[in-house]
Amino acid sequence: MEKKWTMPWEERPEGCQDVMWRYSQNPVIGRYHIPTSNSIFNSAVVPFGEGFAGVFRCDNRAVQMNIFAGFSRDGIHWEIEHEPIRFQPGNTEMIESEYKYDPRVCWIEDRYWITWCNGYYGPTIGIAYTFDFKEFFQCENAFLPFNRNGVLFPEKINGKFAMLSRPSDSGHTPFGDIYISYSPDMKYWGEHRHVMGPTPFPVSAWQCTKIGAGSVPFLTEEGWLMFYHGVITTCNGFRYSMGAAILDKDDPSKVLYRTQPYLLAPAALYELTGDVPNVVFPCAALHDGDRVAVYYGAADTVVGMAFGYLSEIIEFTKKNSVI
Ligand code: BMA
Repeated sequence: MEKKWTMPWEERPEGCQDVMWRYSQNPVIGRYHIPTSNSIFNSAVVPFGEGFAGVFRCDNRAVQMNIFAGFSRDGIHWEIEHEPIRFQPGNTEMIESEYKYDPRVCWIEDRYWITWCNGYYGPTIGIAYTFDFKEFFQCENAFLPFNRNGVLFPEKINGKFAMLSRPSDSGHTPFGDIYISYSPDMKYWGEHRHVMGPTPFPVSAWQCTKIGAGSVPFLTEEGWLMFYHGVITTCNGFRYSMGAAILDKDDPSKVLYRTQPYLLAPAALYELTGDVPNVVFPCAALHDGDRVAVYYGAADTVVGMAFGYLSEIIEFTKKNSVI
């Protein structure tokens, strides 16, 4: 299919030595972007038609967490619906949902799949699909509670759908490893395998408490590249940063490389301060040739973008790897 969209992009600022750099106009989505929002963050975007579509986490002013569809021509300026997504039954009867947050969006074969943290007697992974970002069909939850950070692969692996997730507890989980699970039909999930866990404190402390999958992985010459978040527990609470991992093409439970240093950590004012300070939380990545753009939630309040060259990110991840 002919590509009609243009990648949002800004060159590395002069004098910047970092592998990935922030967009100078960050945040791209402010906390009051729609009339009812308290905060808009941890959101996912994909190419759609001649532009982009996305699913956005908007907490309202009662701090009820829900997900909203949005559209953009350039990937930077967004129109977000003022009403949350209303789901119709997909592959099952309607499942109740007390809250919805941290969506990811993934094109597989013929439609867009949305995964999110779904409140069903505690957080678990909700799944839905859409063809047009107007009608949405909710499917079975993937797992029992408690689980977060469900991220699908954009193609079947050995004939099955594949999803990363992070088993949790019901609260602000002080632990967390990434697992992979497979499904023949997007309804029944199994063959759960461990992918990766937190690192030892002296080795890479920014990811020593817990980690979680971030963006939908995409295939590179080296394997699946995925941006993920890592957390350290400080005397002031959790601090969330972003790293990258490269997973084996045919068996993504095998981690080939993983960044020992972070690629992006809270340092800009809008990452350091907000409803939850010190959070960089990647949920989506666009790529086009050698260009990569990551969308991330900042301080649980706004959405930011960061850019990088794929070849440099891969080289850095290989050279500075800890498994
Ligand atoms: C996690 C989730 C995320 C959030 C992060 C930092 O447990 O709730 O939505 O960004 O904590 O508060």
